[in-house]
Amino acid sequence: MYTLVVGTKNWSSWSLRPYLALRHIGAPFEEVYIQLRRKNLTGDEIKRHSPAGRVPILKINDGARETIVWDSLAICETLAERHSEAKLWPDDPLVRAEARSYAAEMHSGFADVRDQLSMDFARRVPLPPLRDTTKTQITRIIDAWASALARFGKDGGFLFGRFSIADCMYGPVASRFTTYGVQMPAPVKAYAERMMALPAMKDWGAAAQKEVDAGLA
Ligand SMILES: N[C@@H](CCC(=O)N[C@@H](CS)C(=O)NCC(=O)O)C(=O)O
Repeated sequence: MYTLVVGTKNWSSWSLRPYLALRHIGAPFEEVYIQLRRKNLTGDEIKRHSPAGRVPILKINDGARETIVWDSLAICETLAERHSEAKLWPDDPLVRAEARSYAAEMHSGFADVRDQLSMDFARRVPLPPLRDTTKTQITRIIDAWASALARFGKDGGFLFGRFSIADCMYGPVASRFTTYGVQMPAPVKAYAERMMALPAMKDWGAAAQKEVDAGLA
């Protein structure tokens, strides 16, 4: 029923988000892999799946028709709606509202973190000299994680206790902070380590390592 179109795993932070959601749900899915950063070739290949020309893309085939969903947050929302039993959002409406804000803040923000700490999942590299805006954004992420973990984390260890879309959205940031050795207070570091230890993150990392070994990333 599901096909997830993803980009190079070492780099594609956006692709990792719905991958984490799908793995959490446990629904079977096929993967279509597109090598990124090949000038026009990449764009043309993605456009064969979606006119928006960006990965990730989720294809839903119910036998009668195929629907495509593009954009990582739209895919996560669609999966949450179709698999309510997986509880990808918190039950409490006000906690859910806050979790949505976390997801949306990540989706629409932190451009300097994305730029200076680009995802390089399989590598460990020194932190580059950071712009002030990047430092401010890193502090904001750490403070936001600390705040959610302090209030909800005891009920499951994730931002809102149980694993949620907020964690899917920040999974790539856990990878970035690990790659660049960003300093974090103990509870936040423990959260990043918990995220990196998820079987889905480990599988993604193993695939990213293969890309690096093959000279593809
Ligand atoms: N807002 C989109 C952004 C997706 C995005 O920018 N994806 C990048 C790869 S991580 C892409 O498809 N780039 C196309 C290219 O490299 O040609 C989402 O959340 O899915």
